[in-house]
Amino acid sequence: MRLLLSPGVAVAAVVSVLLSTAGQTAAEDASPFSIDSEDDIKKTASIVAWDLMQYYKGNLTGETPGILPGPPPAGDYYWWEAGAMWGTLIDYWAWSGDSTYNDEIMAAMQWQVGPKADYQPPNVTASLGNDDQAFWGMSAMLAAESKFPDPPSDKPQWLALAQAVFNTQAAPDRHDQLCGGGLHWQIYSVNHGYPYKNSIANGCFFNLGARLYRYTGNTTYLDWAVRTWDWMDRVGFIDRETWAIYDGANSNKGCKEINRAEFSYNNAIFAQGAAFLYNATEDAVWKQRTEKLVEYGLKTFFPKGVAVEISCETAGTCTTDMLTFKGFLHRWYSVITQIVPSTAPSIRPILKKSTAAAIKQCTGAALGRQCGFKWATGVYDGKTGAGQQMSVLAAVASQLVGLDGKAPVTGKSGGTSKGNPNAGSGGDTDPADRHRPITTADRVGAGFVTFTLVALVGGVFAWMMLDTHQGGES
Ligand SMILES: *[C@@H]1O[C@H](CO)[C@@H](O)[C@H](O)[C@H]1NC(C)=O
Ligand SMILES: *[C@@H]1O[C@H](CO)[C@@H](O)[C@H](O)[C@H]1NC(C)=O
Ligand SMILES: *[C@@H]1O[C@H](CO)[C@@H](O)[C@H](O)[C@H]1NC(C)=O
Ligand SMILES: CC(=O)N[C@H]1CO[C@H](CO)[C@@H](O)[C@@H]1O
Repeated sequence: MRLLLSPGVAVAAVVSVLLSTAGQTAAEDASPFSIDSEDDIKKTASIVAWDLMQYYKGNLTGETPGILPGPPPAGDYYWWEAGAMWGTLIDYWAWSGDSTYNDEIMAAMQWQVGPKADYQPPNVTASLGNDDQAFWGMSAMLAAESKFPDPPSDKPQWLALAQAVFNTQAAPDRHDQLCGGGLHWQIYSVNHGYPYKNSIANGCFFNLGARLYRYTGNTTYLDWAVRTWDWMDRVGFIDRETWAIYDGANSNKGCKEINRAEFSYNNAIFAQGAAFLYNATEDAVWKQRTEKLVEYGLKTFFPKGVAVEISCETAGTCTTDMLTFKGFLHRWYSVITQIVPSTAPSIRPILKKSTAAAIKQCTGAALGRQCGFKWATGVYDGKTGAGQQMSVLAAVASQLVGLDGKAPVTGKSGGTSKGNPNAGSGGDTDPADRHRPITTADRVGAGFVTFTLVALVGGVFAWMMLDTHQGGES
């Protein structure tokens, strides 16, 4: 564990202890944070980042590098969430210049690549969704686009890792004709939730394809991104009238009964992917799609200008996974302002207002500065966690975009990451891998999540939440 790395945390040694009991008491005091100046933003982000890293134990002796404590019941967090956390920290580094966590990011993202260097480590097979794998792949892509330091040459390179993830997901064994195409949520047919085809799995694949096309110019990626968008439209997950993006549907029933829950990250992942495609193709269709999704997203997920996870926040049914979504919304919308600059005037003021609300409620628990989830209420909600910290860090760090944040590069505009167009090919097509029997240990984990969720939400809604639970085996 590293201490005393961020400004203003000289008393930090006590924090990790306090954090473990965090969440019971809300301090009365005002938040210590500010985004009034570039300096304030950087100072705030560095403290929130430090507090986030207290949830990471992978650097302690005997712990597994790269992951947050979990998966349930061993700890609160599924494997994918750490992949998202490293991406958040890469953005933090790129936008603030603070390289405090770069060694950990490097070590973590290399440790978890798995034996085939495609982000499918055997430890997580039993609950591995296409979205889980892709969250790590998107963080590798981000490393390439942000010119994060390249790994040593004998290690898998960022671009090649993103290509490996993409290639495994484009392989024939991940695609069938149920609902006329599209990816299943889960990778392995024996996993719970496999029949569900959903927007996040396809959104990640679309987003990664769009970015690989922009970075490399290889039209194979573009073709897949177009095909994925068209399928989302045809199957009705993207609403042609309103531009809402619905969560998904059971492919065994032809995707006819659509689960209409709307999550902010589904909107943001498609909006950002469309923006990358417009930036790369200059095709007006992608500009229009970017603008429509952004317009819809701003009015739907920022009621009164502050991010709200509408499908679960007011009802109090957000899962641990869902506590991270606002952070993606802020980060990905910020990148949209860089690559489709005409969107900046409508996006930036709202992200600023939302971020101001986000830091205002960071008054909780240890040192009276831990963040909760209900930004729009103005008060700490009594519960802290990696997702809450990560989302606020994402919002605060995103405020540097437009000040000095550099736009994502490509292979032709300064990118140095070495690719391998054939990475990941022939990866998980091994049937012995794909049909690995579910073990008792897997079932124990799965049963636990199912039980908690059913207890939490009950009835028909429980079924829906189970299948929208991003990243879990439920
Ligand atoms: C898989 O789990 C084992 C046992 O916990 C651990 O030692 C190993 O580092 C893990 N591998 C990865 C890639 O996380
Ligand atoms: C693409 O993004 C770059 C980097 O921000 C920007 O300079 C350029 O104008 C964008 N291209 C288009 C067509 O918007
Ligand atoms: C483009 O990508 C595809 C799919 O990964 C690959 O098979 C092909 O070799 C690539 N083409 C070039 C010119 O790199
Ligand atoms: C595995 C891992 O994350 N190791 C890191 C732990 O922290 C030290 C000090 O920052 C790094 O040098 C290691 O790479």
